[in-house]
Amino acid sequence: MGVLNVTPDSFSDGGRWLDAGAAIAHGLAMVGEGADVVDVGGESTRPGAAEVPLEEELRRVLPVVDALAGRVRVSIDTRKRAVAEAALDAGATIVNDVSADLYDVAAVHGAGWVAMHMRGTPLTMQQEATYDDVVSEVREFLLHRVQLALAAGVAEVWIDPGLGFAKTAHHNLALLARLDELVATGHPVLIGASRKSFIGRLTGDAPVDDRLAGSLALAVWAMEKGAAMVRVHDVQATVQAARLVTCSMSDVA
Ligand code: HH2
Repeated sequence: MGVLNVTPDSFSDGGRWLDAGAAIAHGLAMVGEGADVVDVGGESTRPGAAEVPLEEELRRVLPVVDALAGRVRVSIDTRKRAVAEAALDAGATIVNDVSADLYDVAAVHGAGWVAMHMRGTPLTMQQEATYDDVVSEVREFLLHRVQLALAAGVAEVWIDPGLGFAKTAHHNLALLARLDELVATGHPVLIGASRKSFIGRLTGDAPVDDRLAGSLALAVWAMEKGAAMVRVHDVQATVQAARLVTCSMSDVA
């Protein structure tokens, strides 16, 4: 899953794809690099980010979703029901739902749905990063949301622990170390670690543009542990890493 943030302020690619033409070109480039899904977002969810007005979010994402939908599977990364609905009408087929609350929209549209774990809002979430056992609590939360989604008729569901969303670096590492407990639920797992700040924290404060190696290491780790999809900014490098993780001797015979 390639990340396409049509925002001025996303933590890693903010401002780069704000123009619809540039965003569409970047989306197509990621398709050329091997992305199976392009995840279009019009609102940053980095810690401390404020909410974007509905009209502005729609203005950012709809032309991009519309242009990419015939070329690749598009997911819409939003917390807003109206944005999810409009994007599905424009051709998106997955709701990437950081609120884990929009499963009924996915059900009505026959779309896939990503349930991501978060607490509070991006503005407040880091104050809510306290858990007795982060892995069990995230797992229980996601299983409950998936139950609701399946009962509502959603046919395609992913679960995502939401690295960095109301999580400290310790919580992120625990979730990655015990990823098999999420995989064991039997629901496909999506992991978004790409370029996140905990990679910087663990590598001597590497700046956001200098976290590719750490991002690849975590993508490989997640794939090895059984993640079904990884959400990444650097598609070409990740696809190359994924090929090496998944290839067998017969591929070189
Ligand atoms: N992370 C971000 C946004 N959406 N969706 C899922 N399912 N999983 C994630 O880990 C995830 C996500 C944050 O990253 P990014 O989109 O690069 O930044 P920003 O929120 O600043 O736009």
